[in-house]
Order: sequence, then structure tokens, then C-alpha cells
Amino acid sequence: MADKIAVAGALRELGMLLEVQGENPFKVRAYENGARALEELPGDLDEVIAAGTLTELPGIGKALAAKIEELARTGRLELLDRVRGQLPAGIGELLRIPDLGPKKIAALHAALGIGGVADLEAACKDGRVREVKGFGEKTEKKILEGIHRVRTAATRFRLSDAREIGYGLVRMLRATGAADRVELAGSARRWKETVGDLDIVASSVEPARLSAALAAAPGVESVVAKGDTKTTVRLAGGLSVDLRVVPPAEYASLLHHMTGSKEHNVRLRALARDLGFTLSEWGLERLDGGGKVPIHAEEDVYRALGLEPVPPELRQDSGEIEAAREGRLPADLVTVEDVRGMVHVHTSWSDGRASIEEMARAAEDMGMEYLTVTDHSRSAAYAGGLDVGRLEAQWEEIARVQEKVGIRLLRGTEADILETGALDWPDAVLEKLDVVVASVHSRMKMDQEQMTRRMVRMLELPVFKIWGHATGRLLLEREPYGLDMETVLDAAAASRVAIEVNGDPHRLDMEPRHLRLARQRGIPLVLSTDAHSVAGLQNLPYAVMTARRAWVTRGEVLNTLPFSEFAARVRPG
Ligand code: DGT
Ligand code: CA
Ligand code: CA
Ligand code: ZN
Repeated sequence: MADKIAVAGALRELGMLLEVQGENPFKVRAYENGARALEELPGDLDEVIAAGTLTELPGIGKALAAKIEELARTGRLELLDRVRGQLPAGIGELLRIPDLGPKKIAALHAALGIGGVADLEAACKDGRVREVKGFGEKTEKKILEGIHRVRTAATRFRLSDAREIGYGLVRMLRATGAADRVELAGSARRWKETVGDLDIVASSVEPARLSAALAAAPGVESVVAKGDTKTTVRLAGGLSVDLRVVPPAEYASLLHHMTGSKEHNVRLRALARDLGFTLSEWGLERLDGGGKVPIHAEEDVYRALGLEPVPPELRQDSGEIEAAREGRLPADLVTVEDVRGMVHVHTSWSDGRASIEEMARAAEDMGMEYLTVTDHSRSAAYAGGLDVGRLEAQWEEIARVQEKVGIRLLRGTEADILETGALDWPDAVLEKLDVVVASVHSRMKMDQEQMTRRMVRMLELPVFKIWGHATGRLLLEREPYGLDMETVLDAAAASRVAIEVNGDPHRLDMEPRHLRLARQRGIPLVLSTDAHSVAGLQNLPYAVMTARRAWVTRGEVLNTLPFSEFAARVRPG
């Protein structure tokens, strides 16, 4: 099983290292484009290689295809090893610092001999970086912040990357035929937004075969611990994987234990003790000597303790145990199947990669009833934002595509929230739209008071809007905007707005604890993908599961409504 995220990462690294060496920008860009094509590849990389269709992917020519095959087959790339050898070993680390691109690194290397993060940190602190042409005191400060961020981020991974790698390993272990059951557990199974390590649970009577298969998996850099029932490996990207293998009778108990969260388990264990049991990874046992309670499925653990079964994404000790005991767990938590429309979608009219028709057909194939086209407004010039003329031309295109597809198309926008809190379109245009998503894309570093005021002004506008990626966080990359959340949500509750749960795996915004505050105020929600490509539409489960972690029910989500009701609820005017 080739790990396409790891292959993409290697190509990206190669492109950046070549750029540090001053290689031609077109060549450099080709690696970046190839990496993106792989990341957006919906299927299995091995299958594409076997079918010989790699070169049919956008931006992948013969030479790049050969490199991808080499990486997929051997886990290495000779050229990458060579280029790494030509540069100081710390350059790769430097590339992970935000705002510090290959060109700047090359300049710092040439001027100060900087070859790693420790050198750079010392040079910033001594004020030597500001002496280099093109750098200043401000850059120095930003670099130091970036170093701090990289150091904290290095210990966790984005959920989507972790799940992709984790399920790749699960499929590989299932394919060995040596296991009855294999499942991903831990935080990745609970859909926590970042993951520390992967936990895989299996049942087998031949545990050694599974440990050996994991140790030999492509992408494994080192085997940290290897026994018959417990194996830990470290993958090339730095992610660790714990595998536990038990006999079939103990599997469900172990899966439950390893899924966590730890806090949830601790509470359950205390409850079990009160009821005269002991609960552990080995199972549930009566304290009076009555023996083990047979556990065939996770649900049995809950039922034996008089609880409703709790789905993994709710296991965080935030009220789920009390609710399960009183039979109050919501029966109508929103599901992927409940969602009837794609609400926040970009096309090639702005910075998306597919046409309106391609996005429409893809959404229709997913069973969607409607799709709202929400390309950027003109302030987002970097993203090809539309002016009034192009927006009107887009409406004609939407009408033409509507003739050809069954899915209902709505005329939308993702309007920038300007510094003042105004939206980036005149009222006359807003009134003609079917859907307005309002988001911040610029001036993100305002202080809390200013940003709160900006958002409150936006919320108070009389037009109905969907507040897009509300806090602006990029997981492991960018902190949320400073916002007084209670104040902003009070304003939202009193205004015409729905809040988006953005399922872009880099965002997952707004996050569950804030969604709960929004729900307490009765603010309606919208689940979206913010897709910029056909593949991006497949991120819907990330929005749904983020919402479920906040106990969001079907009735609280506007895009579970049928087309005409949805359109009426979100109409701006
Ligand atoms: P992570 O890896 O930091 O994203 O978070 P988890 O939840 O995957 O945590 P991890 O990998 O340390 O452990 C996996 C599961 O094992 C965890 O969710 C629950 C269980 N577990 C780990 N340590 C403890 C513990 O001290 N007590 C209890 N009750 N369960 C634990
Ligand atoms: Ca874990
Ligand atoms: Ca673990
Ligand atoms: Zn967007």
C-alpha cells in the first residue's frame, strides 16, 4: 500500500529544496502541482500505478510519474536523497516555518550560513537577520513566532492526514488475512481535529503475522517496539502507530478501551465500580466473583452499565455519560445522509479547480439536491475574486448549466467581510443573490476588540448571511482570530445569520465547544465543505463529524432541509 500523502510530501520537499538551490521556477512548480494532484486523488495510488494512468492526472508527466512510482515502490527517491545531501541537514526543518519560503532560506544561508532552526533562532535573537537584505526587525519577530509554532505543531497531526494513513494501514492489515477484525481506535476514530498518534486494534490468533506486516509496511521509518501483541512503529512523516492484537473474545473490550477518550474511560470506570464491576482493557468483570461479562461489541459495555451506547465522536466526558444514563443522548444527531445540499463551493470562476458543471455533476452523483456556487468577491483578488460584471456573467453560466443537470443550482457568493464589517458587494447585488456566505480573508491580525466589533457589525447587517469559517483557524498553522466569542454569538443570535461548520480538513471551523455555545442560543447551522475541487466535496464527513462532536441534531442544520425550504431560509433579502 503506497501512502499518497507521504509521496506528495516527498515531492513537495524536493520542489522546495530545488528552489533553495535556485532551480528554475517552472520545474519547482511542477513538483508542487504533482503533490497536489496526488493529495486530491480520490482512490488508491497503487491502483492508478498498476493501471498505468498516472500521467492522466493533472500536472503529472512522464518524468514525474517515474518519480512517483519510485517513491511508491521503494519509499525513497534517489534524486531527493541526493539533493538533501547537497544541502545542510537542517534546511528541511526551516521549510516548515510559516512565511519562510525557499528564497528567503537561500538568502539566509548565503548571508549568514544558516543551515537549521537552531542557527536561525540564534541569529534572530542576536539581531543578525535584520541586517540581511530583504529582512527587517518585523520579519525577525515573525520568524521567532514561526519557530515556536513549528515546535508545538511537530507533535500533532491533522485529523485528515492521520485518518488517511491510518485507514491505509488498517486495509493493509485486513488484507493479510491474518486478522478477524482490524479497526482504527484512539483520537482518529473519535474525529478529534488533531491526532498525537494512531492506535490500531486487531483480533487474531496469529498476532505475530500482523506485527510483522506493520513493521514491514511502506513508510515505516523505524520499529520502536515489537512484541507479539504490542507493536509501535514510527512513520517517515513523524507519526507513530500503536498496534494491539488480542484474541477474538477480548477484541471489543480492547477497541472500546483504546478508542478513549481517556477522560471518558476514567468516568466509565468509576461508574462501573459503583455498580460492582471493574472495567479495564481486558473487559468488564463482576467484583463479587461472578466472572466476566461477555462483551461482543462496544455497545455491550454501555448496556451492561445501564447506559445508552455512546458513539466514538461523543466520548469526551462533556456530558455524554450523564445523558446516556438518563436516555437523553440525541437520537437525531445529524448524519452525512441527512445533508441535502452543498452550500459553500468554489469553481474555476475564482480559485476553484473545476467548472460549475463539473462541481454540479459531482455533487449530484453524491446524492445532493442542491448546490450553491459561492466564488470569492472582488476584494479577494489573490483568489480571483469576481467583480459585478463577472458575477453577472456567472449567473448566465449557472442558468446554462441548470438546463443540463438535475441538481438545483443557487447563485451565491463568498463575500469578504471588509475591515469595517461591511460586505464586499453593494446591497443591490446582495439582494439578487440566493445565498451569501460571509468570511474574513484579510486583515486577520486585528486585536480582539477590533475584530469583535468588525464581526458584530457584519452580523448586524440586515441581509441574511452564512458566517463562513468563523474563527479563521488553520489547524497547526494559524491561530483563530481574537474574538470575544460570547459577545459575537449574542449578536449572532439577535441577527439574520447561520453559522457554518466548515469541513475543510485544514479548518474544521467553528469548533465543537463554540458550536455548543451557538446551539444554546438557537443559532442555525450549515454544514459545508468549502470545496475548491471535485475531490474537496468528499470532505463532507469532516463537517458532519465536527458538528456531531457538538451534539448537533438534524433540525439545527439548514442544509438538511429540502431545496425550496432551504432557499427560503437563507434568502439574503
Ligand atoms: P492522541 O493520540 O493524543 O491524539 O489521543 P488518544 O486519545 O488517541 O490517546 P492515546 O493514543 O494516548 O491512547 C489511546 C487510548 O487509550 C485513549 O484514547 C484511551 C486509552 N488510554 C490511554 N491512556 C489511558 C489512561 O491512562 N487511562 C485510561 N482509562 N485510558 C487510557
Ligand atoms: Ca492516539
Ligand atoms: Ca497511542
Ligand atoms: Zn470558501
